[in-house]
Amino acid sequence: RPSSYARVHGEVSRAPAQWRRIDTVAKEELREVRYEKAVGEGIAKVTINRPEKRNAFTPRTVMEMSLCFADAREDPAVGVVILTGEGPLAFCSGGDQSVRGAGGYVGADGIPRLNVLDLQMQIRRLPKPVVAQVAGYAVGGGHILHMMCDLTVAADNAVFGQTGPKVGSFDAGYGSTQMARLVGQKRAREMWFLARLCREVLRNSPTALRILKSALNAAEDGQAGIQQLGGDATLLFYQSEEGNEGRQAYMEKRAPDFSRFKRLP
Ligand code: S0N
Repeated sequence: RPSSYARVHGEVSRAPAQWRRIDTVAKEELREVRYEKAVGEGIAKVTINRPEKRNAFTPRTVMEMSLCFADAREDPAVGVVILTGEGPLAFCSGGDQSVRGAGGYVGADGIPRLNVLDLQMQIRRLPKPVVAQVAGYAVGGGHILHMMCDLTVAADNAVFGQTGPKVGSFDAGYGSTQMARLVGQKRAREMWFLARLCREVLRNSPTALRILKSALNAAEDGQAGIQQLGGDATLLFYQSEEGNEGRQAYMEKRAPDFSRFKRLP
């Protein structure tokens, strides 16, 4: 006889899902991501498939993930999406540092991108629950992807953390502010700054620490926080060639020439 819970809510099958693999989405062959749908059930699964790199993402990985999430959004038969990484060692180790260039991660077209920021927004806006299934490392940009998901299921070996300031990067957007909302300001700052010992903080990139602190403040401090973050953006801009072109042109009494500066996507 079914339990009273089952009578009210219905039975939920615990049998393993049967997955059907989809190799091409929107005419794009999936090379760095595996995409599957459960036969007869409304579950789609997106698996980052670069286990040899602990599932670090390139611009192509992110583009493929984005196509899969768009497909899952559009398919009325899909009700839940799982995001996971191939193998037991890592969910995702963040941006692939071997293709990181000035201005972002560089793909086959040679253009630097930070397209993972668009993917974060896409997951956030997807009108269906997204579940992160984490085994092994979820670090850096990989940790941020799990934070963007609605739920996280963690295996016993799951390790969560940020590495940005160690490798000279930071995510001052959702990566900082969403984390502070999820785990609290103090814990978020500890995770980003690795501030158990002052000497550990000093090993990290000072600019990355500065922007992260601004970002964490900005989400809490309203206009005053934006003032601080804006000031830091100006500081960085003043250190760039593009930022200097306007001042230089004024000093030389000529029209500024910004034509050599790329409009990055
Ligand atoms: C994950 C770690 C802890 C695993 O350690 P383990 O198990 O000892 O394995 P390893 O031997 O270290 O790794 C196996 C092979 O995989 C390669 N590899 C691992 N992670 C990466 C990676 N992220 N990029 C490139 N390669 C990676 C290893 O090199 C090794 O290869 P072989 O066998 O050939 O030597 C450990 O691997 C680790 O700590 N990895 C690095 C983690 C990291 O620092 N990630 C980057 C952090 N930053 C971001 O993710 C930024 C994200 C982003 O896109 C962004 C977003 C918003 C604003 C800015 C940015 C931005 O990037 O600037």
